[in-house]
Amino acid sequence: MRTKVCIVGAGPAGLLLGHLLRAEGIACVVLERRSAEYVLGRIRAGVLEQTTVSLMERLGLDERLTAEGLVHDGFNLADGERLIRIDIAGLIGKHVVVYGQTELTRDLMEAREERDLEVIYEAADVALHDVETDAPFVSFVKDGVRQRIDCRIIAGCDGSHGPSRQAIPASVGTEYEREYPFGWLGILADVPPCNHELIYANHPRGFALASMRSPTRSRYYVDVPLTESIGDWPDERIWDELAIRLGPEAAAHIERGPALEKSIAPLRSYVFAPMRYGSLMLCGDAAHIVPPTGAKGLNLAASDVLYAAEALTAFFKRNDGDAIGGYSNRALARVWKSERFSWSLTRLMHRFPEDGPFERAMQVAELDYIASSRAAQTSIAENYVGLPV
Ligand code: FAS
Ligand code: PHB
Repeated sequence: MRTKVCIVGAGPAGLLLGHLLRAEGIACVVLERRSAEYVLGRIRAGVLEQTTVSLMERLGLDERLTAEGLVHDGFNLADGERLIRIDIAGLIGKHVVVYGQTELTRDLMEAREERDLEVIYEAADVALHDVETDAPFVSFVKDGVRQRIDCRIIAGCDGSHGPSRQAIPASVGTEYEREYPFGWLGILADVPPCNHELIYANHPRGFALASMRSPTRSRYYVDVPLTESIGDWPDERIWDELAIRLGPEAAAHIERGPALEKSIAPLRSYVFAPMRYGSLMLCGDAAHIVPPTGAKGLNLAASDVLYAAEALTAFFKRNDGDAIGGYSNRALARVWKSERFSWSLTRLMHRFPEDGPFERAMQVAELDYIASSRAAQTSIAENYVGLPV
């Protein structure tokens, strides 16, 4: 098999890139290790920046997103009794859209045939070869038969544990990493949200987030020590902890129900540079990870893909290789600013086991400043909706 771009991974990054390339008439094939059902079963992000929404609009795949996405003009930071509303619309005239990553992935998946986007699911043993040359190829096993795709460019969209980043020699790459001493336990339930906007809470017992997927489906999180497992957390214990950490006002509106899904995700800040090596370009979690506090993970994948699609279109349609050469620096410039915001909001809203009275005093002082400063709130709003691409 031969194509122009072989995309490894059919998560949001891989599918968005595949659709953007097909829209430009650029041949590509997407290889996915898992089944389509498995990919859709992963519950992840919930907040879309305008950049991500605009990509779906540009592809003409925003019908459900427009109909079902919830436009949010603000969100809240809770610290004990205090609730600080970040009035995104009032401060900067923008908003975010609450629409689950699962639904966005479903929209991209369901459009693949009509858009002539070939996605090979359950492709096993995917391996990248000769990425340092102009004639790389990808091998994989499908239905027990080893196959090969020759291509000009490989787009590594295979998340944080895929093979693409590993194909870049350690001598070439630099890793930047910060691990956090807790994970987020998430619960999804068909109950109405306790509040019409998101609430991020910093409580003496720990962090909590009240989010949602629709007016009848809620998504909540509490941070838990990494020593805990989901078996330690029956539903009722999660609901009890949320009621305590979100505070009495929100707790009075929490409706409980059986978990449709619950899981613990470790928190990490991670960047791999460069995001391009030879004929291999990395997009999304394959190159970087952010703690979900800033709702940036999925949205960074989208901006990487926007840059990658622009570079590949210039290369294949105008024989201009400069954009591919500049891809890594362009993508990393936005990645680092999102990494900073996600790390900063994680520091502000979580209790770290190693923190003492001084660190807590710094959190209180920063929240006092945010509560009293339009400039501070504007800065948070700008970062939360996503900095310019
Ligand atoms: P993805 O990981 O989504 O997709 C990579 C794809 O590559 C997967 O389908 C995988 O099966 C495939 N793949 C891997 N290895 C392969 C191989 N060898 N061969 C072929 N295919 C292979 N972000 C938020 O903004 N908010 C959140 O609340 C949030 N929660 C998260 C919870 C968890 C448990 C995780 C892991 C991430 C979470 N994220 C969250 C971040 C998440 O949304 C990512 O940023 C987003 O999925 C990035 O998309 P991709 O880069 O496409 O990577
Ligand atoms: C979610 O709804 O899953 C969500 C929302 C905002 C975040 C993280 C997760 O910052």
